Amino acid sequence: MGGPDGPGQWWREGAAMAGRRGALIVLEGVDRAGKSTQSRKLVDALCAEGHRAELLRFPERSTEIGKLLSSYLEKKSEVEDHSVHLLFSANRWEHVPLMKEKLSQGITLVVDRYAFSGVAFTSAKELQLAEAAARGEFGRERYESGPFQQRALQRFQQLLADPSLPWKTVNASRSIEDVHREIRALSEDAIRAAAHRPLGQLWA
Ligand code: NYM
Ligand code: MG
Repeated sequence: MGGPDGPGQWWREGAAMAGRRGALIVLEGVDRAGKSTQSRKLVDALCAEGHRAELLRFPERSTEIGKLLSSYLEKKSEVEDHSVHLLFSANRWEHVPLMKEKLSQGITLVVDRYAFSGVAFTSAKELQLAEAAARGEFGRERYESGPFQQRALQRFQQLLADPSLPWKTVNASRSIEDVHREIRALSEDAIRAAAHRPLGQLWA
């Protein structure tokens, strides 16, 4: 999980107007770690406690860019590697105005994948050419093979090793309820910490 902690300028104005802003809570990890389940449960729990919280996910497949990504992931189209990386990025940027607006209104956003997935999955891909293992995974989405997920996990671990980043690691190989309890406690801390801090940048 992470939050916009940096000293950047671009989300500051709205926060000053609304006073108490929402937190940006991002769940990152490999496919099938349980992020979507946990994101939904977290939003439900936060709303039940009286927080204003909403769920977002990336890729957000409903936009024009999102449809291109969905078709690519479902192996219905081919997109050059650099281009598809930029499409994933564009898909996040096209939501930034809405996200800034909601955060500055005091709404906490729980986000199922964000920019770290962009880094981890693209950089895992650079190592992929040596292996043709994905063939056995026909019918599943692109990237959803064991070896590819291993490389993505390695990339996430390398990114998390940077102590200046506000991520918390959650062991996802426990029961849904145990994982939920931990994520919920971490999120409550994050919401408290974010409330009076100006909006910064996720990644300077
Ligand atoms: N993915 C996701 C990327 O490759 N780059 C990105 O920037 C993002 C946000 O999309 N295997 C990959 C990781 C997933 C795939 O995501 C679909 P999901 O959460 O399964 O819909
Ligand atoms: Mg998936």
